Amino acid sequence: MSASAHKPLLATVLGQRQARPPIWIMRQAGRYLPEYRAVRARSNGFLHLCYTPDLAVEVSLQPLRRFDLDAAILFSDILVIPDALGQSVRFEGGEGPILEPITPQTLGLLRPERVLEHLAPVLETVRRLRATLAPDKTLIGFSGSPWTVASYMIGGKGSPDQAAARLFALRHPEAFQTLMDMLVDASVAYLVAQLLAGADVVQLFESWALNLDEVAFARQVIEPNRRIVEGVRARVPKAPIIGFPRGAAGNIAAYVAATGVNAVGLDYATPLGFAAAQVPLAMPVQGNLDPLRLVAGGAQMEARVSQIIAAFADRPHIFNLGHGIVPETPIEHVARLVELVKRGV
Ligand code: 1CP
Repeated sequence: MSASAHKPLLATVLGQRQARPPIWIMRQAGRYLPEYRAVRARSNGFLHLCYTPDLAVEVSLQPLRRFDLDAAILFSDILVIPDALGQSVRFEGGEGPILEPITPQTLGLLRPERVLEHLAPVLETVRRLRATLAPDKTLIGFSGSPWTVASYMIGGKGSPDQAAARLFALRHPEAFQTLMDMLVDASVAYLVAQLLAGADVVQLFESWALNLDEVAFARQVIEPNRRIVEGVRARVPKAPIIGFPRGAAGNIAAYVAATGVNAVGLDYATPLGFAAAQVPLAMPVQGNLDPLRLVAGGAQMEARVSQIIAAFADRPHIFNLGHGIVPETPIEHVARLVELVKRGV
């Protein structure tokens, strides 16, 4: 971590409200950019892109060349962990990921001891980004949270309700716990390595925190995220961590109270007043424009941006979308959004 220059986004994660909210955009390096699609077309598959530092650095920096964003996020994916564990993970042209589903019988074939060695190229990308980025830009590293990663490992692909993984947790509680423990340990090691390689902040993507009852939420979301925060801070004291429990809804207060994250990402379905009431005033929030408002653009987007900024005017706030940017987003709309937030409308 470099403490030398003022980084407005890092300062906000650490609890210092800025005169206007800093901004980054979830999935900001990706398919809505023609220059990303060009690099992707030249690469030998998506994972090859993630594991080739020259290319991964290039696509991490592409959005900052176009827009005055306050952070770069490491270009990688949450599914590099299952790949590093030795599970078969494939990304096929424009489709979501396909994994060979884990069963209680195949769990023992995973190889946690090889994770960091396998991910060495990603850590090299972090080092190169650190050396290249302007001093006022925050470098964000990340990992998927265990439940979200487990839901892909068990289901074999993205799923609207994670039924396969929820059933696995209920039918095979011991195997499930073994998998979660493995993912907690791998995530701690990977995030510590990213921080030591130069990431200023790390984000835990819990993209599938929805569809869980409160008992499952406590076991599958809160407890593993809490253990990751604790494990990372045992090695990197005060490591700045953003948690993004997408779909946490009524569980958000318990999540922020128990996990120890510095800042919480809000999905776009979270009402602004509810978030303001549930999240302690000193805690930074991140979010939460609906990505489709950015696709449509115009007056509706501008009005909502103003509402979001006004709702969090009394606390540290990082502007972001409430989930990842989608490929059909017009680039001019992104430019307009960044300009509006920079003006602090
Ligand atoms: O062929 C391609 O170019 C693949 C498209 C793509 C990209 C650009 C994938 C496949 N992953 C990524 C990059 C990525 N993924 C980043 C890079 C940095 C950035 O943000 O700019 C990050 C942070 C992720 C994180 C990620 N991957 C999440 C969590 C965030 C979220 O959106 O919820 C998830 C769920 C994934 C899995 C994944 N990887 C790729 C896709 C299309 C998906 C989603 C699959 C699904 O629908 O379930």
